[in-house]
Amino acid sequence: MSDAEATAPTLDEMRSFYREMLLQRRFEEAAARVYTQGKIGGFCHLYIGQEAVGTGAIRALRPDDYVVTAYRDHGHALSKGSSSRAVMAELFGRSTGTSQGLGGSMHLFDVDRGLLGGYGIVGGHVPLAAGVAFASKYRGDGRVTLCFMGDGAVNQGVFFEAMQLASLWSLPVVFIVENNLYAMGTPLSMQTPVEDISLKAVPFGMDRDRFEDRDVFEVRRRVGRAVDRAREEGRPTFLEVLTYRYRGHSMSDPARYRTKEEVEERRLRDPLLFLEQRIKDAGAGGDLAAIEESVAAEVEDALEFAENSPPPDPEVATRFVYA
Ligand SMILES: Cc1ncc(C[n+]2csc(CCOP(=O)(O)OP(=O)(O)O)c2C)c(N)n1
Ligand SMILES: [Mg+2]
Repeated sequence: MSDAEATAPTLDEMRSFYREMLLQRRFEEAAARVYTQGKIGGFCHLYIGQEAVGTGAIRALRPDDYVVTAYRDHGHALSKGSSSRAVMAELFGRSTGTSQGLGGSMHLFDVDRGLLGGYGIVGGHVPLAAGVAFASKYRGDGRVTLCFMGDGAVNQGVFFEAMQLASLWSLPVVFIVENNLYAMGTPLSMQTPVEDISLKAVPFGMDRDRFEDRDVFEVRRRVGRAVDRAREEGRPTFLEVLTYRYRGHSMSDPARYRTKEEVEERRLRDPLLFLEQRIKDAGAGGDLAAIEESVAAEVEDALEFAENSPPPDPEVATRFVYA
């Protein structure tokens, strides 16, 4: 796709991207609601506010490309094509979930759609993504791996090792940091002395880019360049996307480390509202209610499906344990 096509979306694309982002938002609002009712157990990290990053980035991929991500993974799975039923069922720990109910919120996994996890160890999945890209290069399958991580992950040792090998071996991988300014309650300024995270690509001789998530089509365009570079030239790229999460780190975090004003100010710059306005400006504001309705029905259906699904058979509990 040319740069121009990527930046000038058709009305159909605007509606489709909007629906995808809205689905992620409403899906997680529902998940948060039922979490407080005790229907979802374990950790649950919401992506609310960051939807334009995953949506724009994954839309720059081919369907057979790979995504590897961390624990804030619900939106990535939905964008990669996992059904809202299977993702919700996984959150509920049911056998119909993406990981047969054995993984939960942090471990969504959908091989058929190229989603290779969902990982809970900060930075731990970055070398896994390099490994997946190595496999693609070795097999010559022409696939690109997109690896999402948080701003906290770039301070882990394994991150640097993975960057080094990806560059040295010219792996078809795109590393994408979703810089939401906090790692749990630790602000960026207390994590790293250099505010521009994309500079971490420089010592590895890796291409880099840095931009905001406000326009989901701009995200697609900039990630698209990196994906093309990976596929056509076998060169990795390191991307930093500036974003924000409106909710706490996880469901158990009241987020007292930042002010209400800060969050309110960021909400005014919500990429979802930005796209909504763009659709209105294009004269299609009348379509928004129908999209909202169809998303609400899909989320309701996912909840019902999850609630009515059986838990995993106790016999499978040890099936994927090596020792
Ligand atoms: C190796 C390791 N250390 C600590 C933790 C605990 N922990 C979980 S999430 C997190 C913060 C990570 O923040 P960031 O990478 O910015 O991602 P975000 O939550 O903002 O998406 C920490 C420290 C962990 N899971 N793994
Ligand atoms: Mg963060």
